[in-house]
Amino acid sequence: MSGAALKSLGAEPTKAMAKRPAVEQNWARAAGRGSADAGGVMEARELFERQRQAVLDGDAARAAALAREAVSSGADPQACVDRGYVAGIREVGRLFEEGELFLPELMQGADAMKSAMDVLRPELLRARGGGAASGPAVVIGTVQGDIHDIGKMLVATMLEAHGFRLVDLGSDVPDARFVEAAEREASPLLALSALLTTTMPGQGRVIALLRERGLRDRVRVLVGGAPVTRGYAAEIGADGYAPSAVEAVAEARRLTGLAP
Ligand code: B12
Repeated sequence: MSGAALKSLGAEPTKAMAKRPAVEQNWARAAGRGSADAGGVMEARELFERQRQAVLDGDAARAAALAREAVSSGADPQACVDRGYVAGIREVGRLFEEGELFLPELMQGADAMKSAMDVLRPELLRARGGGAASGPAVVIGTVQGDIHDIGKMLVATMLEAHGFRLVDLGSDVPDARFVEAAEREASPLLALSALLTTTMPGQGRVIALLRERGLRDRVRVLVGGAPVTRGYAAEIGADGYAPSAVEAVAEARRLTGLAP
């Protein structure tokens, strides 16, 4: 990542940060658990900042190492994802949009994010009771033409952690594959992710195809992804929308008739 871009962010590690050991013991208490003292809150902020910075630097090894260290010190994995890594990848996206960063750096940021997620995903599942799949099957994927899968993976992880059985079709999924998988798995819920304004219409096409194949009455459709809004979801006739992985769980429960 270019020095100029980092300087423009004021994102170079401070001298204070550089002197401190990589992991502080009280991260466990501080990182998202709410009962930390002022020092603990500072340490948690520093942890998240280092995680954010690792993604911004496109440093996959450091992002994973920080995730491992956070886990071994008992930090809240969800807080690390939201306040550390996701904050970092969103910043990368903003700098890309402003022309400060280019595609290779976008890819490095995504790699760093993914290497941290490889470490944190099992922890996210464990934190919510291990993800024993006793609930309904959810077919999830990113629509055709779109290879963004980080947000989809977070949504899948949260749903799995809350007992849904996940059938993850990956990214760049042709419309018909969603419909066929919903039928094959007898799934009551399709979860469709789209990150590009040009691929959002794929969500509407899948809904139309469900209708065409006579499955619309028994398969609900939940949509999401950064450019998708509640208004857009209503416009294409989706049954539900959620702006985040956490809110996706409540929406999936509602759509499959589970208690809130
Ligand atoms: C990482 C990234 C990439 C990576 C993707 C790696 C991967 N394996 O996912 C790479 C480098 C491959 C990439 C490529 C491209 N990208 Co890109 N990318 C991003 C970036 C920076 C972050 C996306 C991300 O992971 N966010 C973090 C996750 C956690 O957030 P999220 O996806 O929004 O998901 C959350 C919610 O939206 C929701 N959610 C997501 N899915 C779902 C699904 C359901 C059912 C529900 C309920 C909720 C839900 O929950 C999630 C968790 O809370 C965004 C910028 C941004 N701010 O979004 C640009 C961005 C999406 N990319 C963009 C572009 C232009 C591209 C390229 C076209 C670039 C190019 N010139 O080639 C290509 C497209 C390739 C393709 N065909 O898909 C633009 C899109 C602009 C537009 N108007 O459409 C963005 C917005 C950057 C920008 N600001 O310009 N990209």
